[in-house]
Amino acid sequence: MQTTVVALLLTAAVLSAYGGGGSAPPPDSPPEEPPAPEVPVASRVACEALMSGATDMVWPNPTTVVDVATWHDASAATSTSAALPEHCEISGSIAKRTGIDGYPYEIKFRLRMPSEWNGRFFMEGGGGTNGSLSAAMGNIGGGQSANALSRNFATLATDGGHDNAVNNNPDALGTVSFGMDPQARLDMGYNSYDQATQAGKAAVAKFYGKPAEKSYFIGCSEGGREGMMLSQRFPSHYDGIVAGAPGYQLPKAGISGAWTTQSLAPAAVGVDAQGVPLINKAFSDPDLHLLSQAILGACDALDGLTDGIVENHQACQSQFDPATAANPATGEPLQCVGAKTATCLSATQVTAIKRAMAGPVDSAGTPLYNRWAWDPGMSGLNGTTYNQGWRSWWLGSYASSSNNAKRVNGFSARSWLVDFATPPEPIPLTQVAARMMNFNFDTDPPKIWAKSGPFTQSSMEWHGATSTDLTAFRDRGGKLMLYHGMSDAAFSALDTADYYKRLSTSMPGADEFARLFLVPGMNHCSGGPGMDRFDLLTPLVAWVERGKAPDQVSAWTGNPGYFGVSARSRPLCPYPQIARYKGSGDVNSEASFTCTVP
Ligand SMILES: [Ca+2]
Repeated sequence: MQTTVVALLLTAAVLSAYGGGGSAPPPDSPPEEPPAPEVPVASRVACEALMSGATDMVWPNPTTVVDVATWHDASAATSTSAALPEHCEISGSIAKRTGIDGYPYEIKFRLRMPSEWNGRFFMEGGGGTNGSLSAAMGNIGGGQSANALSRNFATLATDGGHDNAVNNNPDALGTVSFGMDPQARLDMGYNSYDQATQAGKAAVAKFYGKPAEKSYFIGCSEGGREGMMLSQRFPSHYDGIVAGAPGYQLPKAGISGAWTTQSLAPAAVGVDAQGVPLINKAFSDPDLHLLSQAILGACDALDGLTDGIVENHQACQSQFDPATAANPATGEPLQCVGAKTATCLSATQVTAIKRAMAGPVDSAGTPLYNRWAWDPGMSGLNGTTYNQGWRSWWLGSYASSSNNAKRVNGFSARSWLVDFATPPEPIPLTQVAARMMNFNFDTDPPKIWAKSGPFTQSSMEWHGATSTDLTAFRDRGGKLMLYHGMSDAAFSALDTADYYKRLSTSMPGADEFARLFLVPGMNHCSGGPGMDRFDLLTPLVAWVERGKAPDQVSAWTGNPGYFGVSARSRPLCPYPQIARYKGSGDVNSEASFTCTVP
């Protein structure tokens, strides 16, 4: 590769300009990305030539249509976004068609290509049930204001093959209704990311006159699943992948949603308009905080430092039992001896949360998903505000007079019925909570393995990303970074840890290409009393391009108020290591901690 000294210096200057990012305090400077090879500076003319009909562009899929090709001047940083370079934006669609449900479908994509390009391709993952085309700035997660475009990557996003504004059948639970169409299911599962990636890479090669040197993918939740899926199903597409809080067996997590709902119901107070117990009133905010404090009382010091963080989560799972734990504020049992008071939980509440946390089983006792980690991020008090991150999935907001948890009648429950059950069950929205209450753990779970009529793949086939054979990904030099908040209520962190254990068994030496970073206290992708601010793109690039494995990652909290401090940082450690206090130094600085096996 011919590279001039001047170009190297210029590129290094561009690369160093974006260091840091996100909220204070900055972590120790991570290794800088290596300078990119010199590339031709592309132009507005080359951008507009990508419009359909304006050029001789040959797309990998001939149904590809580009209907927007716009040049953007550089823009200054704002309070919520980093400064962006001048760039070309194109958007379009692939495989426009009509589904068997009579609705129109297409795979939309958006791509941004900076004139000063670092030679790298980046795709950002989706979220929820997808169905919206993002701005495609290259969101890197971890609460960072910098994005991949601001770092001079070419950045891609897709809507997953359906549009929530169009594919929104009110008779099939609205935005999850794409599940009525078999091809839309496959597009959501894997096909749209493959199609969009192929189109994006082709456009990059045409625009710059050369293909990308390396390609990266970062996503969380559904986007984390997409990252795992790409490493398994399309191992040649991406060199580096970050998969956060991955719903890699989301149809099973949906079963777990019915289980938590039924388990918590005995503690509910009152009923909703359909006569379903008000799950949101099973635990008040202060009740949930009692549980969180009891977890801290039993587990905080297990890592050697009483700091409001349970690093030694493995020891905590075996030691904590809400039925025998104490309320550390009173020294009295957490479970009320007599009547329910403000300083104890009723026996009904304790039994309910224990059953929910143990995970779903069928009548023979066979696990249907995984168990959940006891972690203080189930609640948390930031000043006078109780953390809602965990309860928004299982319980909903306490004050509501109707059920409003994502797992009770929100999108999580709806998507199981219409997207993951085969055949789909498009019931009225008002019946979703009652359906979760009537879920049968012997006869309903097989529907995620079922095929029927036009639905020729089961949900675990088209949406699951459970394979531990990453041979092709590893052999081409691929690197995978997984992360998961310990108090994630959407997908169990322990389930992701189990995947990593299976991967390590299946592929000895897996830590040479795949590492998992569990984040104590963090909820789903962010939030909670944990270190939810981090930049994983920089260490990922260093791993892929320089072979520098991430032995630890700098992280800090976006909500130091949970700890009563103004700032706090910690290292994130590769599983099974945890961050341990060195015994001296500032307890709020990551420099005082080292990664070690507990
Ligand atoms: Ca601790």
